[in-house]
Amino acid sequence: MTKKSNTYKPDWVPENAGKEFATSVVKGVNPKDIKKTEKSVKTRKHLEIADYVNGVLGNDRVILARTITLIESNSASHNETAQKVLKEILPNTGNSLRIGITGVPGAGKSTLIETLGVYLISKGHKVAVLAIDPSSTVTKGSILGDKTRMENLAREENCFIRPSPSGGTLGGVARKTRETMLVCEAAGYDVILIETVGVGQSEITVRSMVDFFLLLMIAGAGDELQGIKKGVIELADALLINKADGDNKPRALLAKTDFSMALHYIQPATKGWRTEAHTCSAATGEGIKEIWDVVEKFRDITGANGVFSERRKNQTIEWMNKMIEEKLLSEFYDNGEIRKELEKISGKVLEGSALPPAAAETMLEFYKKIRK
Ligand SMILES: Nc1nc2c(ncn2[C@@H]2O[C@H](COP(=O)(O)OP(=O)(O)OP(=O)(O)O)[C@@H](O)[C@H]2O)c(=O)[nH]1
Ligand SMILES: [Mg+2]
Repeated sequence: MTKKSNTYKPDWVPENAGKEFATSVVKGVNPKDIKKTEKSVKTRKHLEIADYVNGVLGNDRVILARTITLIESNSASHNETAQKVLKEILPNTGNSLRIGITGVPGAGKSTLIETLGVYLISKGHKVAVLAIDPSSTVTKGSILGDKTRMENLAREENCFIRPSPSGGTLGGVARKTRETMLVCEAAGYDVILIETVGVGQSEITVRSMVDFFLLLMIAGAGDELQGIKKGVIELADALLINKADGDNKPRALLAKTDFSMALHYIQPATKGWRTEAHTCSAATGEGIKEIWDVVEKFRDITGANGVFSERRKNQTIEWMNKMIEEKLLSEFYDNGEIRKELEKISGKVLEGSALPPAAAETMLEFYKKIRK
């Protein structure tokens, strides 16, 4: 042990000592001298902005998940950090195909995402699965259960599944999902699939953040429009009739013909593109390649005619405007003085001594006054 190292000879060693005696001693290690390993960054409670940024850009799944947790947090300081991280990674975002998938409960959205996701990964894509489920405030995120449903997909190295952020308004959930999408893009995911249940307003919100919007349907018993409002069909870039397998296949094909006819009378959601009806079986995989071919064709056509980038630009501005609206609303409604005044004037409205328009006017005047 002549090498200069942190070992030294013990004070005393018997002559001709064999291996059974320690012939050198290792100095104790000062914890401060331990180099921080990759692992310690992950488990550290506090991460610097640079740790988040490097982790995301390096597709470190643990850091990626922690960044999303930061985004989803309702704490102002977490959000401040999240915004700084987002700003840093912004140049690395946008390089993905963003696809929204909607449909009535039980249409097979999660099953489709699983089958499509596995197919895309086999083609070399990296797939992130997000969800917008405003009802999850109550159910605590039904897609959580989906993670077990998407078992094969969840096992894939090139897949990242994130349940819907729970709690808050649809607007709040949407903001978080938009930001999460950017983070996933920066981490190299080139296909983003966003599942949303086709009831209420959430499909309009998802439409406003994706490039391609897919409406998943099932051949209904009798009424082919099965409660899907015409408005939702107008948002779609493709209708996909799922469960075209077994005994159900003829009905699915029939539904496809019906919808194809109906689509003639509906204005397509995207300029220069014709929304068409297709069939598939998320269970057997039939029609999955074909629907992806449709998505790619859509990307090629809208990419060439400029509609793709035009939509993205509009969406960015729309996002900003939504944020302004939300901030203004919360500034108003979260203000203690406003709340008190609002309660008073609501009483007057209820007893009929003030009309709603006049009461609203009074409230805005009050707001302007306290802002000064
Ligand atoms: N036969 C058949 N069954 C399917 C197919 N796709 C989905 N299913 C079944 O339909 C049921 C609902 O599927 P999900 O994928 O959970 O549907 P979902 O649209 O995600 O439902 P929610 O998340 O509750 O809105 C499950 O029992 C699936 O196994 C299909 O292509 N063929
Ligand atoms: Mg589902």
